Amino acid sequence: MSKTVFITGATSGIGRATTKLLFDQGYQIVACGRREDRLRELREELGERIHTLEFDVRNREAVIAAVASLPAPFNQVDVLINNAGNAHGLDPIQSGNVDDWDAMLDINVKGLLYVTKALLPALMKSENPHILNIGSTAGKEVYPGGNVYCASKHAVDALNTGIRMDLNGTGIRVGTIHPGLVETEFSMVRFKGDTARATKVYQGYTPLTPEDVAESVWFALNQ
Ligand code: NDP
Ligand code: 8X3
Repeated sequence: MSKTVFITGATSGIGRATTKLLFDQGYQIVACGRREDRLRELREELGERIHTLEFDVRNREAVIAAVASLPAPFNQVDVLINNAGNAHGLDPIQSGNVDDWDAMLDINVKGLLYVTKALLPALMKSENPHILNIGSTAGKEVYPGGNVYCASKHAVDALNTGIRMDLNGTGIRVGTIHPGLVETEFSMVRFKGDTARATKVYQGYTPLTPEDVAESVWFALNQ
């Protein structure tokens, strides 16, 4: 039987590219996100080996209910990819928007915790379980205006280490990919749909592609 991967943030960017690559490699996929139209597109494109779940990772009850709703064989999850996340704003702390801070900490940090906790019982039953977190170079460094986003990604890095220590001996492998700049919908979300500002982020750079990160995920899963 093929392995099942549960991936958050599958409706866009790194998550969508990873979903497609792992599907092509034979995995069964549980693809998650809030945008049902994007999830439907994935179902139509990929077919029977995919199951989709629409929920907001900030909503603890919704996370638990979504995981509990999984039908066999999708409920036997072998790989969890904690990818859902975004930056909201790039303001210095003195003019920062508190709603943006809440969004980044609730999604990038608490959402990762909720999803991980909900899936641990299934992962414990897997023969070759793996948790892979999508961190960032922003979880290793800090840049002007990056304050809370960078703090959230530093938290992902710390949680990765802590979770790995705690699960040592259970057989669950735990790791993080820390990408640099990747051209996705990330900057459109960060700048709240300001296309000119979002496009400018990638000028003068050759950013990574979502497919580059998907390849790194594939590499990590196979070590
Ligand atoms: P995108 O904006 O393209 O994708 C973000 C994904 O996260 C979407 O699928 C979105 O789905 C999902 N998501 C966001 N908020 C929620 C929520 N509240 N509940 C459920 N799902 C949510 O960005 P990327 O692909 O670039 O980002 C993916 C990950 O990669 C993030 O963790 C980001 O921090 C990290 N990263 C990105 C880099 C970059 O330069 N782009 C570099 C390093 C790391 P939906 O809106 O449908 O809910
Ligand atoms: C996303 C990369 O540099 O925009 O984590 O923070 S960056």
